[in-house]
Amino acid sequence: MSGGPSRRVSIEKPVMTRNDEVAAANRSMFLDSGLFAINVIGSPGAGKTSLLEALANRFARDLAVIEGDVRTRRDADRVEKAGSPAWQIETGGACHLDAAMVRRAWMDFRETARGSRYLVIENVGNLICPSSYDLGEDVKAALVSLPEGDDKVLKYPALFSRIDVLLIGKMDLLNHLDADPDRLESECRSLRPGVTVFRISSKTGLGLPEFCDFIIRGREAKFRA
Ligand SMILES: Nc1nc2c(ncn2[C@@H]2O[C@H](COP(=O)(O)OP(=O)(O)OP(=O)(O)O)[C@@H](O)[C@H]2O)c(=O)[nH]1
Ligand SMILES: [Mg+2]
Repeated sequence: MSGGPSRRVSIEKPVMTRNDEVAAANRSMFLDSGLFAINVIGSPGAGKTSLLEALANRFARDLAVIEGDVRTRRDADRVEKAGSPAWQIETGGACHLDAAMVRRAWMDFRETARGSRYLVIENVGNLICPSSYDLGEDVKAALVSLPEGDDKVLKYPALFSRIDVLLIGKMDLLNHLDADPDRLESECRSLRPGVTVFRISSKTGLGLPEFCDFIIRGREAKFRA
């Protein structure tokens, strides 16, 4: 141990600058591949993979999915079983995906996913770390489900102030809980006035046609000449 003077070195900015550069490269790669990309962020168990299974039922091979988890390829297996090609990233411990992980995954996956029009990336389950990493997506979406409680938006402002879409999930449980979806929506609008909100249930299908239309229209707008 040296007894000399110490100096605090900030590495956060260079790391983020590097991530932003790779994210920009991903964005042009997705553009060249004809993909409309969505990054889905939510707590463990919020219902992200269940939503992707529903999207896989609807879009089949038009949809490609990249799954992010610390371990196992359980979620990729579920999505494949539901009808869409899926690629699993196992982070081995990291609590978020970064742009380089997604880039490497797409390089390996793109042949299998050839012809897909939509790419959905399920981020590692939590509301903190994934919020600051741009992956090159067109849409950043947060899924918060009613059983988590209706107070989460203002507790995790870094995420909810950056999203384009708020998905309020497990709406089928509304009558069994005291969570208020209006509170989630209004608190999110206070941080992010232009946010698009969908109230969904992957069990009953509530709100899923509307969310699918949003995805289809988003891609049309992106590739309109
Ligand atoms: N009632 C109800 N349960 C749901 C709904 N969506 C998901 N679930 C249940 O919630 C649990 C977690 O769902 P997942 O889709 O695995 O959640 P996840 O967000 O992908 O979880 P991680 O990948 O582990 O972060 C499962 O038991 C699902 O059946 C829904 O709309 N309504
Ligand atoms: Mg999942």
